[in-house]
Amino acid sequence: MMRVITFGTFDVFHVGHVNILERARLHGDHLIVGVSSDELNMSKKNRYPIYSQQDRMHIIRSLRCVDEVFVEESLELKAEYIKYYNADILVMGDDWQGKFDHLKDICQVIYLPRTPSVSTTEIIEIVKSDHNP
Ligand code: C2G
Repeated sequence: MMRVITFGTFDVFHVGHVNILERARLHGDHLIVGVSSDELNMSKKNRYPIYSQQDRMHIIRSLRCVDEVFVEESLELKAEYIKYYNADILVMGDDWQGKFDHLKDICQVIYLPRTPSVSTTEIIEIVKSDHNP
């Protein structure tokens, strides 16, 4: 039984998010997702996500490829979360390439390629401009 863990905000949920979660799940039998808290986003990006933490967790929990969801309160606690959830593999998008290599002594670390041409930021920009002149 291989337990996979991944992290993200998953704001304005889109196909890039589904792709990484489905591919992460294929690396094991149980997928655990740490959803970044609203406060973590505020401290990191200086704005709150469009969707609330509660709604983002609800969406992620509803997916067939996801087995377990929790709130990620701090970016610095990855090692603690990995140990607490007994994860064997950490999966992250390759925008984080190399950033979590120090965790290789406690679990396997895999970076998967991002889905091209889709991002929450871009969706927000499109909705603001074309669709809402
Ligand atoms: N993603 C992807 N393809 C896209 C967009 C996103 O594969 N076109 C992936 C990201 O690489 C990430 C996951 O979807 O692995 C979630 O993306 P974000 O919500 O942007 O998460 P992020 O803010 O990078 O996570 O501990 C990490 C933090 O939680 C931050």
